[in-house]
Amino acid sequence: LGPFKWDDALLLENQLTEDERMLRDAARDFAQTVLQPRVTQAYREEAAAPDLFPLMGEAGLLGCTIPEEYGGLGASYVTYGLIAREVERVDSGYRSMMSVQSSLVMYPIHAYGSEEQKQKYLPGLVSGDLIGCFGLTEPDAGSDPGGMKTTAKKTADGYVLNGSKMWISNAPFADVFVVWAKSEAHDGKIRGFVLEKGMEGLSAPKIGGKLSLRASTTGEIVMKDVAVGEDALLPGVQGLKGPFGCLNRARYGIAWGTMGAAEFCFHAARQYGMDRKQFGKPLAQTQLYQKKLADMQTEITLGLQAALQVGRLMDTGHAAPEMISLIKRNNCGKALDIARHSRDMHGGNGISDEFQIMRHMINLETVNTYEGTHDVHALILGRAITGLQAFF
Ligand code: TGC
Ligand code: FAD
Repeated sequence: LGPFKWDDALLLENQLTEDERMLRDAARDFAQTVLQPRVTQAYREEAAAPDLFPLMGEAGLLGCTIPEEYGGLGASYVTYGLIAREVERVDSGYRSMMSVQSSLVMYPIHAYGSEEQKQKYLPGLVSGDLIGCFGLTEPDAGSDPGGMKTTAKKTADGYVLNGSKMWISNAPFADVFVVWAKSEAHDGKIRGFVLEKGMEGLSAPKIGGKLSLRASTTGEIVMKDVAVGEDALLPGVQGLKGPFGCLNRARYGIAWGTMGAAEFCFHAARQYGMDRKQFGKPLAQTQLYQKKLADMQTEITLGLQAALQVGRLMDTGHAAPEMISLIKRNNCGKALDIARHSRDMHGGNGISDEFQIMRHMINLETVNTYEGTHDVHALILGRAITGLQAFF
């Protein structure tokens, strides 16, 4: 039998290819040298950071699964997950900026777009010279996106869009807007449109006052008679499976990312417990403290193994959406729980932003809600288990 590694209990490292390890190491280096030094201040100030996109692009973090002909790396979904884990080890908001750009903007343009749309947008989105956002959620349609009110009306040479989107990551500084609307010309079916900053009638006001995910900028998208040509329509998909196809990728990345945040909280709790003495001995030498560390290690190890297995299945075309619901729900919930315990184990220091745990904890509240809430994913799994849908 071999040795036991407390921070890699089931030897995930040995299950990765050399290429995957290399791209992961580059992402870790970028995250620790560029993102980590700025995150505390960025979070305090709720600062917009469009300048990060070209830096992320240069480091190969954007659209890594996009084929090389459009500027991407043509990397595996396992690599995409490993990158998300490294970025979210620093902050869920930075991972959010990146995963919206990759899974929710580049993926639909690549999977459903025309050749002209791919040529026009993908290279700039990969390099980070263009910033993208994804508008599905509306003020009255969150968990039930089929209830959206945004419409696209056919005109002689294109469409006119009206409606508003809510809680849209990157929107206030986005150049490219992938929005979903009910199209009258297609029997009211949901269609995707690519809008551009500066179009008449299009605005994206920032949503202020967020207590979570403050390093990522969130806004509305307001569309008042926005006229677009036929070339703005994503021709390759109609119906809710269009946006859900994108969400599958982003939810998968979140399952990895949240484990990065959880690892940060676990490692910090371990170190704090070794350093801090109470009652004459290290906190880490108490039974309660060790039980909490063991629970964290167990959930992180199992969560990472599950994410890796789904990644391998995605890379071979065998993943089902329900598998992604299972890992998104589990890993978000477990990461939130780990962050809350780590916060507690840091005592009073746990509430200080210097220790960073509480920032992760509050961020994970959002991550547990967006891309399908914890309970909505339970209902998706419940439907798969019973064949009975319980949404309405
Ligand atoms: P339902 O009847 O289940 O399905 C409608 C059509 O969609 C297809 N479909 C899928 N296709 C691919 N992948 C999936 N995961 C799919 N799920 C469903 C389905 O086959 C059907 O196709 P067709 O051809 O028969 O029409 O639809 P429903 O309206 O009953 O849906 C219910 C429910 C709860 C599953 C769904 O609405 C849901 O997942 N709600 C959660 C909404 C959500 O996740 N919103 C996310 C917004 S984006 C975001 O949060 C970004 S944050 C990113 C960041 O900042 O990092
Ligand atoms: P609701 O759907 O109103 O849900 C409220 C509560 O009711 C939840 O607990 C939910 O689980 C529960 N619930 C809902 N339906 C049922 C049911 N049938 N049975 C039992 N319980 C139910 N959206 C985008 O389109 N693009 C983005 O880039 C984006 N970024 C975001 C960034 C942030 C910071 C946040 C907070 C959200 C973002 N979202 C984005 C929106 C996000 O996807 C939604 O907030 C999420 O889908 C939940 O929708 P809702 O907020 O309307 O909550």
